[in-house]
Amino acid sequence: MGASAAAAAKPGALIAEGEPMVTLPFENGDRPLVQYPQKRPLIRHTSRPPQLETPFEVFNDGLLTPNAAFFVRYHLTVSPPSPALLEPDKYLLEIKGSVGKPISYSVAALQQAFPTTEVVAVNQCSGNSRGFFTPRVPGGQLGNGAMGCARWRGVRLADVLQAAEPKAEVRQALFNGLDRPLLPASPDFIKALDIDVALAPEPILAWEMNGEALPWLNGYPLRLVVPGYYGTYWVKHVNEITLVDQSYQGFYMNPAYRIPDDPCAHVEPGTTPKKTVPIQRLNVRSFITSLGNGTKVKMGETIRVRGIAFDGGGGIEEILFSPDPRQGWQVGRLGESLGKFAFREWTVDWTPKRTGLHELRVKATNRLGESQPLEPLWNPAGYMRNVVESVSVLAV
Ligand SMILES: Nc1nc2c(c(=O)[nH]1)N[C@H]1C(S)=C(S)[C@@H](COP(=O)(O)O)O[C@H]1N2
Ligand SMILES: [Mo]
Repeated sequence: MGASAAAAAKPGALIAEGEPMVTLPFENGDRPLVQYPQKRPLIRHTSRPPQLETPFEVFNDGLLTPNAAFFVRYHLTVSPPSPALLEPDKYLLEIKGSVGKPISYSVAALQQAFPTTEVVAVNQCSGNSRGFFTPRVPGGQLGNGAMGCARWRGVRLADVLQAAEPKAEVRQALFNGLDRPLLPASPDFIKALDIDVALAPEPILAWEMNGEALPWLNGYPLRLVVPGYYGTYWVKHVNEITLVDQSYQGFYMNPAYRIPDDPCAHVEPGTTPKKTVPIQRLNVRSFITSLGNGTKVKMGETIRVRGIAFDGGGGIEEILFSPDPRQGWQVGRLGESLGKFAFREWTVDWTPKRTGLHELRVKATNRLGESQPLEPLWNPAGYMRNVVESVSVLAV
């Protein structure tokens, strides 16, 4: 039997030659499933640079997303940086700018110099779920898998910045990684955090993810982790931190990664916001993970429905589940907490009372009283989608 005949015989291989495909549930949703180094097959949106999405079923397997299944997002053509640049004897993190004591560290030197700390936190792309927006918006047409939750281990960013003795006039910390634009005229991927955010206890410079070295595609050997903030700030392969006395206006802070200056980050579909601000914290989201669209369930038989919820660090307080728009909401049970920045499991027992289609919905509220809208809140970049999600199942 030839190799292609063997592939054709394998269940799950959708096409014998070439790449298997998946279909995300929106127009033009066909994508190949592709295997990259250290990864299981992931949904590929672009190859140069790599943009890979986690198949949604993974989120039902546990609260920590395995490194091999974790999504990947890059902006610059020459990324990820070549492994040769990332070798322990080559790699240095430099802290410079408005500091009394410019200083560089290898990863080993960071580990020696500062106490180690860890946090379980969700990394979610600002454009996660963008493909579901109508009217459609430009940018990667992502399903719901541009997010993941991991245990990150490293040193506090604040400790490292303090060691460089920031000057009184410092307003922001800028972060740059080893990936570079192909043409000098293209903007580099540089992100800025206000200095009070950078000096807060939460952000860490992490070398470990779920007990292992960071995968190459997720920032080896060191990345910034900003619990509660969108993934855009979690700079990978970070090798330069520059403290500045201004508000940085580089491309990836302005005009990119900005939201309408409005509490809901929302404008009328098709319109342009008058004023924008940099995107910041994750809003509240929740998903059903144990059932997919079209799953068959038995009328009269109780099943346990489960899923995940998360927010930007307020902490999830309540889960409501509805089996039918006419039946209202019932309160779900929250599972173990891995900390206020982590995925939180929820479950609910549900007995279908009639045959036919049921539109199951889930809605979370955090401790700050923030919840999820019943209608999607549109903005021109397709960021921060957090509409109440639904799954249609068939009771027979
Ligand atoms: N060096 C570097 N870091 C980066 C980016 C990038 O393009 N280059 N993209 C950011 C964006 S927008 C996201 S959503 C996260 C994704 O993290 P991941 O690829 O580990 O999932 O990385 C961030 N860090
Ligand atoms: Mo992102």
